[in-house]
Amino acid sequence: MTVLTLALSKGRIFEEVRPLLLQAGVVLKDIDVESRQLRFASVCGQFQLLVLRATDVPVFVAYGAADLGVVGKDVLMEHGGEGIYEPLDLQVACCRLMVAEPLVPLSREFVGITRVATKYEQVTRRFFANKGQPVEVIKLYGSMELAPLVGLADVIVDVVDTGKTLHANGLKATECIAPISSRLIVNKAAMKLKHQTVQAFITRLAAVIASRQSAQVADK
Ligand code: PRT
Ligand code: MG
Repeated sequence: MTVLTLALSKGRIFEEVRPLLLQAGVVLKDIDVESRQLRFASVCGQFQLLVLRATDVPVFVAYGAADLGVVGKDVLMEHGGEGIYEPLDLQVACCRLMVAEPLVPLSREFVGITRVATKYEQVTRRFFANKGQPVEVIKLYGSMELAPLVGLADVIVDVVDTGKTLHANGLKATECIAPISSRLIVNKAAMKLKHQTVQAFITRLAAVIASRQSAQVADK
């Protein structure tokens, strides 16, 4: 039996992807993602699950430490996607990558070039370069919303779902950089070397997504 290693992040992606995996035949034993264990086997033994930080998922897949992974398009865009195929949009954990600014413009002491605080450093550079707008990008690892409030940055780039977090921090979204959802990613070498097994899994998962979509359309 060819074993497939699948990398996932805990939190919203794990919660939303677990039912899809189940429908695609990947039955996980009663696992506790909050435990210290980071590697789990499926009941049939065909899948090995690695639970990682979201930003590490494309790294494990690009290097072939995992054959497959599930990752937000935001994280994938920031990684660049080298060595990785992206065969399937799972249409879960949806949100938008946005530029946001204070509702009430705050004055910094010296305002020259626009400062942007974000954890999406590469995506942000590309976005503003394409617009021809020079910016200084300040890389942060969290709590981006705080940056404009304390004068660290003029605007932020972050993912937004309901917008409540922005609103609670006196910010408003101004531009959408990209709509975001979770993607199935595959290591390019695994796609060749384990082709039949990988392709069969993609086909099963694609059928699950398609049937959920038609159920959603029928609900409307
Ligand atoms: O938390 P950690 O640092 O470990 O990693 P992470 O934050 O990247 O992981 P996680 O689980 O929070 O997010 C994983 C993926 O879920 C992201 O890469 C996105 O693709 C996707 N996703 C979907 C989101 C959201 N929706 C979302 N709302 N990721 C983060 N958020 C944040 C948002 O930035 C805001 O701070 O949740 C907060 C609430 O959002 P609002 O707009 O509903 O208030
Ligand atoms: Mg988080």
